[in-house]
Amino acid sequence: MFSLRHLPASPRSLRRGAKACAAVGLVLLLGALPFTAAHPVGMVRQSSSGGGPGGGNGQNVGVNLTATDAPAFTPNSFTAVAGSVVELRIMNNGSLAHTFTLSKAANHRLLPNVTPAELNAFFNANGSFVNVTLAPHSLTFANLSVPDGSGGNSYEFVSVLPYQFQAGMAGFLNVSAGVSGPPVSLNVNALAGQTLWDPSVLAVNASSYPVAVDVAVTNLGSSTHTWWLSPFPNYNLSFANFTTFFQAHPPLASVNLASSPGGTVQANFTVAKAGVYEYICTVPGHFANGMFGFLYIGVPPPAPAAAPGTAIVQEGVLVLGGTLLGVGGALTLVASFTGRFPRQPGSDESHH
Ligand SMILES: [Cu+2]
Repeated sequence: MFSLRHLPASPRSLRRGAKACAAVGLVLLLGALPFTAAHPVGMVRQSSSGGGPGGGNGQNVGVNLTATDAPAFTPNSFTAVAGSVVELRIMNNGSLAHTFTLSKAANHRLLPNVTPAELNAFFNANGSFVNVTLAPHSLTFANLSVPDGSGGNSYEFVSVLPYQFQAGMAGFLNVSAGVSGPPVSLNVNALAGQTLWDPSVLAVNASSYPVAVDVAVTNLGSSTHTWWLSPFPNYNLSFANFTTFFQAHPPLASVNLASSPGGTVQANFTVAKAGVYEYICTVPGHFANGMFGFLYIGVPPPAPAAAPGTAIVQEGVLVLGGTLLGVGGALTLVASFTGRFPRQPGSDESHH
């Protein structure tokens, strides 16, 4: 396992970096430069506000959710491990009552136009893992026992009060199979005064799945951002319809960054299979302005690029030295295997 960090690099320079990988590999063979793992902020483990626990079977972990009068749940998805017990901490920030009602029907998405009576009939027939009323401006705790053998399933949670679900108050519990080993810790920063993630490439050298990943997401500036991770590997999100995409496919992780420089939130989740997973900021305009990146799980990442006129080799490259030796010539193969390189600014293509 390793973590990768490099200097801010534009997507265009990332592509150049891939092309330059053969040259970088040569430099690595010469093997001269020191590696320093520089982190701009300390990693402080905070309670999860999105994603889910990376713990193993039977481990007690907590998930924080917020109910609002939008009406909505934030985040609108979380991940838990099959066989685990999860303590849900649900804050109702609104002045309306809501419920948190988690369906027992695996992989069943309720139709948005059901009537309140039909919704009640559904839960009477299928049951719920959790069904609690969330009084206005109050914090509610509930224990969720995630069934054994439910790895890979998704379960919908809603507010069953009339017309709250129909107005969008719903989300998903995504269950992962049990993980072995501790989570992999990564860091990503929202840069100050820019709509960029640093780094825009994260990598986990996984060899068995599922793998637990804890990403500390830090806001270096004073604009609000979000960090959302696509649930699909090897899929390019689209500037035009990522909102629709995430409505249909709940994010693997989603956290909100407050407008407080230095604030860190933890996105904890498990990844079921190898691939390249895109992460974006969902604040309007930020994604299209370049606020996206790619998490490489068990897939060699492209070599970080040199900033024009500065260092030839950046720190992150060196930790990859062992795997990148000779990879320069093979990167085309990797590209075809993963189906993509990070897009250029302005391009907006999606493909499976
Ligand atoms: Cu943003």
